[in-house]
Amino acid sequence: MITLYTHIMSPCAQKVRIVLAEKALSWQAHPIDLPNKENLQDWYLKLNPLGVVPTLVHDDKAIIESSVICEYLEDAFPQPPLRPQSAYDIAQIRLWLKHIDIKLHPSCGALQWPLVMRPAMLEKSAEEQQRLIDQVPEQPRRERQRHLLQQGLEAPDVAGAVRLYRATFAMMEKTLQQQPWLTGQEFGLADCAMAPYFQTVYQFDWLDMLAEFPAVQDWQQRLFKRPSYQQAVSADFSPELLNKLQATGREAWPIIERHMAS
Ligand SMILES: N[C@@H](CCC(=O)N[C@@H](CS)C(=O)NCC(=O)O)C(=O)O
Repeated sequence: MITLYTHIMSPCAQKVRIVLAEKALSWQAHPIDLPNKENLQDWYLKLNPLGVVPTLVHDDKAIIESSVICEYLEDAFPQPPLRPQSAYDIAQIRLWLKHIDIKLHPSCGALQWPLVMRPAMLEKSAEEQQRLIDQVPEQPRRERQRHLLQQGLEAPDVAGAVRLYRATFAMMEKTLQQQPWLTGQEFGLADCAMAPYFQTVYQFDWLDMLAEFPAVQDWQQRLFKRPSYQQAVSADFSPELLNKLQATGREAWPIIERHMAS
């Protein structure tokens, strides 16, 4: 009944997988080969015209956009609830989702793309690289990928992304000094949506970025112990994959640290 078009390292797909796990729903995974741009093939663009994962298909209907998918799952499968009742609290969740969609997610792309997607792109001919990037439907994403392909971690997008991550940690710290989860006493949709951006930091062994944010560190440790997180995210990272990513991340850390100071 539920199929998720996904990629193990996609934060947007990870957040949906956490919601599916919190609600103990059964679903089928259809992995999409992002490094080889399967997401731009015609059959996939028919499901998701933006050419991105995730796409959820439920009862033969496709739903796109990860935050929309998470709220759809909450509406279609309300138990256990991940959204509080009061209009004010729901507005707080939506503010976090908006921040994540508009600001944090593109920043995560700027950090992850040069280390994960760029190596596969560099193996292709210059013409093929150009052709694939020209095909990316959304203009800001297309231009970002172009810079990241050319300049890797030295692209200005990366310094901006590091600043945005730190600004997000500061916002979270203020909130989490007052309450255990982002929108109150209970784990909710905002926590599900934020969680994958901490997998990115962890998988590259960059948790030192959290040094000045004790309440955020505590949130991250409680989050990583949740069965939903372990099932939806951690389980996809074999010790071999994690070692490889952490080695790549450690090699990149001096550049990230320099961007943190800039
Ligand atoms: N706004 C979209 C963003 C989805 C997105 O950026 N997906 C990435 C992986 S996390 C992707 O499919 N990238 C493929 C590409 O850029 O070629 C959502 O929330 O679902």
